[in-house]
Amino acid sequence: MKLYRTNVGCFVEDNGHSYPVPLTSLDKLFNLDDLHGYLMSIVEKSDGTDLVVSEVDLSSAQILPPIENQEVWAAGVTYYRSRSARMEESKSAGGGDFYDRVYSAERPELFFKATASRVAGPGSSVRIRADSKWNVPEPELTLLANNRGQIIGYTVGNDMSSRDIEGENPLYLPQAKVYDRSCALGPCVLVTPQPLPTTTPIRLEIVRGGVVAFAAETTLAELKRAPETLVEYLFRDNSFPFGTFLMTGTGIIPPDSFTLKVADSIRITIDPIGTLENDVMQGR
Ligand code: DO4
Ligand code: MG
Repeated sequence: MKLYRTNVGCFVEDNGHSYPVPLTSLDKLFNLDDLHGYLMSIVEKSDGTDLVVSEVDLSSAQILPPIENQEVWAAGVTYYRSRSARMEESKSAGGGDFYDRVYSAERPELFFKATASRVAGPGSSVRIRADSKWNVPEPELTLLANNRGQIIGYTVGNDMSSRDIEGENPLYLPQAKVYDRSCALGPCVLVTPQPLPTTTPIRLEIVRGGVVAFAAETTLAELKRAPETLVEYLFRDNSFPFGTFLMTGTGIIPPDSFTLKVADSIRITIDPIGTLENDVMQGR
């Protein structure tokens, strides 16, 4: 079942029907003992008339990113494609070896990605930095963990990245990754106690002037690390009172000749969750 945060409150969507969620604080919802059970009880209690909010109502609402006081963290080099592209881009900076090592190391690469104020919601803009000439989106399955380190849901994430800044020196990673609107999340949180199947596809499409400029697809079978292991590392001596999002890394990187341009439209689809769509902006 899907949990949406909107300008008129939170909704749970199940089987094409949307129901208002009385508890509207995501900070509280994400730490419930059983969020899935709570949302189920809302759906089951509805008699199909008075509580049902028609799809028209939900579609006229503004869908906001599903985040309040959570942090966003990210895992890196969890797909072979990311390892290889990063080895290439950082070769002249002497960083080529690091990426191969972290790909096969026991400890994953985990980095801080965003606070809620830096996160773009569905239908709004992500940013490319004014001091960068080579920018790409990174389409990533994003885990939602509660304050106990349990994975309670999934959303679609875009880990916007400045490849020239990261490639110049791996120590510039925070500047390549963390800036205003460098992250997008949404359109909802798929709340499920079941892990997503490894056959789950992740699709990226970049549209420029009405034409597809780049499209590619991967599946979770290519993700080298188990989501539970990534969360377990993140929670080592680290607490998240409101829960946290954890992006699981990208398996899709456009060819080196490709860079995002202002007004491009980025569509990331992970079927059981939905499509996250953002256009690209630069400057204020
Ligand atoms: O190592 C740098 C970042 C890697 C990353 O963001 C990814 O693999 O998705
Ligand atoms: Mg990434």
